[in-house]
Amino acid sequence: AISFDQYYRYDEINSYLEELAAKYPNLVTLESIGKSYEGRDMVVIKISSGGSGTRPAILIDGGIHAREWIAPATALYVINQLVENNAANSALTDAVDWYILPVLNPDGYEYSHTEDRMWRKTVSVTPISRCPGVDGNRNSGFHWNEVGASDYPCYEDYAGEVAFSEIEARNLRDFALANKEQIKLYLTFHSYGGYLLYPWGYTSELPPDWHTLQELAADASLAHLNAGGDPFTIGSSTNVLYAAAGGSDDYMKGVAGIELSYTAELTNTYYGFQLPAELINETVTRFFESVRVFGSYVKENF
Ligand code: 0X9
Ligand code: ZN
Repeated sequence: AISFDQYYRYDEINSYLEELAAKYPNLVTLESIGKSYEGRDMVVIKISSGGSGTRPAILIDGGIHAREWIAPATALYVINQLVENNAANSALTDAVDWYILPVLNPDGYEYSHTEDRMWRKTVSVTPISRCPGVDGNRNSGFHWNEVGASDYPCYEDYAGEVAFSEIEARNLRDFALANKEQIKLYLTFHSYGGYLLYPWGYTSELPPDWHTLQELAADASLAHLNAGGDPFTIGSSTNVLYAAAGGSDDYMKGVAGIELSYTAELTNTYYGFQLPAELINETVTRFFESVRVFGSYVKENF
């Protein structure tokens, strides 16, 4: 069985998803959205209790940045709670479908386990062969490479040679576009710093519905506080963190038309990216209370 006192390798995560699909066929289906650069299957788990017609859905991903291990762990916990603790959490699945991709950058995730704990990017070949990898969160095709991204492959925020040069970013894009009528909210898990960010990352201008984005994030933050966590810093990416174009959050709102789009920067500790495994459990259980708030909002409003 799975536990939340250790970080899992990519194969272990996928084995868990397979196990759930076999055990809960009425609730869980798996879909490969394509292969990564090195040929790993990218698996989205769909959690749906069925029902008639098309329900509103929430799309969650984690691990676009390889070293942010708490992101896949949190996505896995959301899966675990929605599926294996469905009796207690059925209110979250009775009217909303969930699509969760726990590891968006599987090659980088594995590389961060085997070669370099602080690896951030993908692992694809670049024009400078000694500097592989593109920042997956600078690679989306919406105001691509306008600000807060680099043209130089050796930099951590390298945007790629062209928008959507990375197969992982394309696979996510294609999945989101294929399901954009259904998906009402997008949540992408990162670490660290304790932020709930909404668009835009490419400009300091705010989207017209920023007030809704702000209020919903404030509710999610309050739930996190009430669960024993720290409150999140909330605002647009540019205004409360820094300007950086090409993020998946901006693309989902700006192009896919998913109005509610957030980046969660999980954890605000002294450990930074290297959150000790002993702290996974409290981190994920507290954040699940925020996920509840997002789920209820979609249920009530769509
Ligand atoms: O820089 C990023 O991609 C994110 N921070 S991290 O430390 N996890 O790398 C923030 C992304 C916020 N969203 C956009 N700038 N679009
Ligand atoms: Zn990140």
